[in-house]
Amino acid sequence: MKILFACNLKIDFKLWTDILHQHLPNAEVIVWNPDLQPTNAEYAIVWEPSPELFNKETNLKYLFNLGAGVDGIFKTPNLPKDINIVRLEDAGMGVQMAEYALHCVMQVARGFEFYRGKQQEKTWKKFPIIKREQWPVGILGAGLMGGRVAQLFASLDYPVALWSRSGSNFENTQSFKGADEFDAFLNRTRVLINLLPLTESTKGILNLENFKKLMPDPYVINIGRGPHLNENDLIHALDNDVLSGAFLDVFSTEPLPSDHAFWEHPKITITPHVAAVSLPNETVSQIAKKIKQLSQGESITGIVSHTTGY
Ligand code: NDP
Ligand code: OXD
Repeated sequence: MKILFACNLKIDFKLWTDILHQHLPNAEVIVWNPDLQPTNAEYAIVWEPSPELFNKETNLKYLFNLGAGVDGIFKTPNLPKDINIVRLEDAGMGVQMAEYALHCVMQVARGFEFYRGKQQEKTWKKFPIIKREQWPVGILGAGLMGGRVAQLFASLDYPVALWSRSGSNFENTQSFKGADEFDAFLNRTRVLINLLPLTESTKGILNLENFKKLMPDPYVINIGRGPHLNENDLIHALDNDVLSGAFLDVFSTEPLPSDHAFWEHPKITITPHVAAVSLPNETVSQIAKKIKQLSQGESITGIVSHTTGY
């Protein structure tokens, strides 16, 4: 069996392919580049694959994405319509997302941002005692990432709601479903955490009109994808106190250009697309297990829909 490793990422290919070999010792693992002769492989592990991959490798049946979000595959112009796209299912990312989101909320709800300022002034001043009911967390997307984040906040007694297409339910949380319940979800939310996949229906969902529907003194945490956010709307909302702050991990252009207005905005906190990273062992063992299942004629989970785009 041949497996192509065709990832447009600056990672240690040897580390990743060595782990793949450990799990599938009989597989021929080929680090793909556009100068290779066609290999006729059926499986490829990809991240933002080059169109050249599909021009040359016409026998591919399964693309294993090296992450949860598959938008980087769907944007490939010559993606074969019948190819199976398999996303990463958690693989250690949900817990990272939960940590990231909690860290952001703690900055503002428990006053750690405030204390950083006070320390610079050498001032001993206490932040008001937290009242959790004043910090309703609203999560866009109730999937593997959203669910894990919701469970953490619920376990810490924050009011938590999730919004999704199907209205998926988690213990001790409220769920909202589809367009009809979107405004009600926003109206009860003070901290809006985006964990949606990027599709035609979710692009631009973080916009001024929606920010205005949130509770007073709201915050946004974008850990989904950059194009979910209307960047001009964000600046306008922050400068006009529609939003009190934003934590951004993902951007329409990555790396974020050095002259981008976000870098110096006092109400924006930036991280370089690290909210949840793909962990080599967890990721490769999940993919290898699925390849084994397929080669034994079994079905696998995590195949994404070409229609919904996630
Ligand atoms: P899932 O597919 O498990 O969950 C997606 C959720 O979004 C589902 O609840 C789904 O609803 C909901 N959804 C999709 N489209 C819509 C829509 N149009 N309206 C309402 N709800 C919608 O994905 P994951 O939780 O695994 O990952 C979510 C995203 O997180 C990824 O796509 C990726 O973009 C991002 N991500 C970012 C990382 C980072 O480091 N910044 C790392 C990992 C992921 P339903 O349940 O009804 O199907
Ligand atoms: C992912 C990501 O989608 O890391 O997994 O962004």
